[in-house]
Amino acid sequence: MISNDGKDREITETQDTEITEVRDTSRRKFLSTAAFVSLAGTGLAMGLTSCKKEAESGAAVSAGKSGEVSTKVASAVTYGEFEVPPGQLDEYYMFNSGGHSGEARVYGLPSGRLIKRIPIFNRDCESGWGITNESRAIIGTNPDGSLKSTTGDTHHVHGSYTDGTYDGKYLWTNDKINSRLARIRMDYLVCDKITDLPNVQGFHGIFPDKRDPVDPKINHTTRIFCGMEFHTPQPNDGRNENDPKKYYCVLTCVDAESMNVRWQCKIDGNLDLIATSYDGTLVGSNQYNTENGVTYEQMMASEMDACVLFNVARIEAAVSAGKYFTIGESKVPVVDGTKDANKNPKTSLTCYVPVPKNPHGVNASPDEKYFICSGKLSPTATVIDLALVHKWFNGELKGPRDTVVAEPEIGLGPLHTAFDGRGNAYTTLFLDSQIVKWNVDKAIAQFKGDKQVDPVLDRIDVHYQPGHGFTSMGETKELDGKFFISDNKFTKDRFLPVGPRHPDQDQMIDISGDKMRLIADHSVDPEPHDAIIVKRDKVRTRQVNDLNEHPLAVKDAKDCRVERKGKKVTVHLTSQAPAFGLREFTIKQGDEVTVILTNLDKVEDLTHGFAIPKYDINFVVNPQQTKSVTFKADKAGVYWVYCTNFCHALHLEMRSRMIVEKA
Ligand code: CUK
Ligand code: CUA
Ligand code: CA
Repeated sequence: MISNDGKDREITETQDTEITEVRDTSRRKFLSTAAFVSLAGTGLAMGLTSCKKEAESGAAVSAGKSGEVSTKVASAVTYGEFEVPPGQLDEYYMFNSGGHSGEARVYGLPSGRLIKRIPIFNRDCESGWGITNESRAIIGTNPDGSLKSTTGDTHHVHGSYTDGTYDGKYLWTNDKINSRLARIRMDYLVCDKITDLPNVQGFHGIFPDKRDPVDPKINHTTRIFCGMEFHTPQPNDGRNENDPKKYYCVLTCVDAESMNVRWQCKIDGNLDLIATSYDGTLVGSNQYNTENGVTYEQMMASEMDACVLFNVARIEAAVSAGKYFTIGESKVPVVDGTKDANKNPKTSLTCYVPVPKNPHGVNASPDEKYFICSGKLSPTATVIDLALVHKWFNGELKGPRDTVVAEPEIGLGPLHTAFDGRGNAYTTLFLDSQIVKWNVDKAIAQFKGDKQVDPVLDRIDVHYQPGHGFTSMGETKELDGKFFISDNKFTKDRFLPVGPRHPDQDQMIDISGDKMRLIADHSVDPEPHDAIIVKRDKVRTRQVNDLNEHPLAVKDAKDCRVERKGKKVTVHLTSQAPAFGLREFTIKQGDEVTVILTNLDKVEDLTHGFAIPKYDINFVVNPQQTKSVTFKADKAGVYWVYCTNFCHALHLEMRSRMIVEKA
């Protein structure tokens, strides 16, 4: 199964008529609705049949024979060379989205070790995210004090750029469920801001710009672009549910520092994934629903959809000139990027490049020249030349399709493309369960008419059904072409069985040589979608908090006290192993109590916890950190506040007695 010569697959294919049919080249052109639905099925079946085949031939993938698997892997790829021995550190960070867990995650690579979870849109009882006042202010609360939401769906994590590479300042991720953009500050690797996107449903793709398109002196990220996948009536307030003309999507631009929404751009069709050019001038998004369909059959009706390109400088000029409208109660300026309003390329805000049926994924090549848009329902990837896009915007081309310089056939279900910096692209093939390596220049030569050249250089099986694929430093000018990670949607038999809910997988591939080599299976919690692989020296975290960053910090154990103003009570508290600054405190039933807790320990990693039984309160404070929590003391009695985080030989004794006097 790990061989990359395609032999296993050939055998499998001839044993399964359905799959043979799928592989028939005559069917690899374009897929109809019916073909896609059945293909999705056989795609899964392909994974299963190839496993069965392996098991029968004694290569052993099922539980109980894992020893044989590792033997095979070891002999084939010398697995050990990528191991990180005890005491040594990984070479890369991998910042992963967490899908419908609503969080983000940090892994070390090549080890695949999970080293941190970053709660964002979820409530997390380990850290107290969603419980402390500080985190609740970031998530947002309703007038009644309840959290605005406790669910999210993060798909994409991207970092801030300076000079075309990561600067280690911020990460951003999307919430597809509730249309929110979150920022993570990288010094502490915690979420520090969340912005609601108005007029948006199905907030999917994000990408930061890599420099300013207007001011050439600004060489770092200033904007985040956000794609809207689901079109809705605008405004979406109970009007016009059945008027298709009132349904549309907008691209949203958010300011990287203030996190305020700068502007939106109304478009035809929908948006999905987002790519930005290295010079900051262009934003691209694949559009699979140019039909404005409301059922999947309707969304698959046209043979061609589009990749829409936005001229950022022109949009900003239109906003500055006041050429915008607003939607409903939102005050965000919206410019019109529809085809009807942009008939003259020389003034157009948008360029709709036709690409085959229902594309998925758009990625910027590191040579700064191309956007590559994957076919999904077409076995092709479309290479769009950004210099030609600018020519189109200058009125120098006949039509937007003239910006396409290659469209190689690469395999079934292409979704996302990554790069190695040596002119090669690596595209995930969802239906084929493969990664295909192809050469961009060769694809361009083939497109120009050179029939001899085959752009496809290599294929490797992954297990199974890959979504995103990405390479080490792959979305920067500093990409090193070492590792490719395939984020696989199905794992079936690859891990010990744990019941019906399976883990997902980040499967690691060595791409440094001519042939791809599968080097590790890393299980991941559902659902990873996408990640970036960042060289470790780009990330400079602070390992202890700054005592002064919280205005309410209790800076000395002697300052611990209970303050009362009517029914409002504030408990000023410190923690220092192995004791809280107050061994007991008394409040009255009915009080509104705020506990402000500062951890006075200065030693790295000396975190304390704070939990109150029956009051549903639990959070941690890191060294020199302050957090607060507010609750109603509605239950009289004695409650042992205790430290939840093992901190000292007397950790179990680290308690404070909260006495709630009966009203
Ligand atoms: S999407 Cu998940 S595989 Cu949300 Cu980036 Cu393509
Ligand atoms: Cu403090 Cu355990
Ligand atoms: Ca479509």
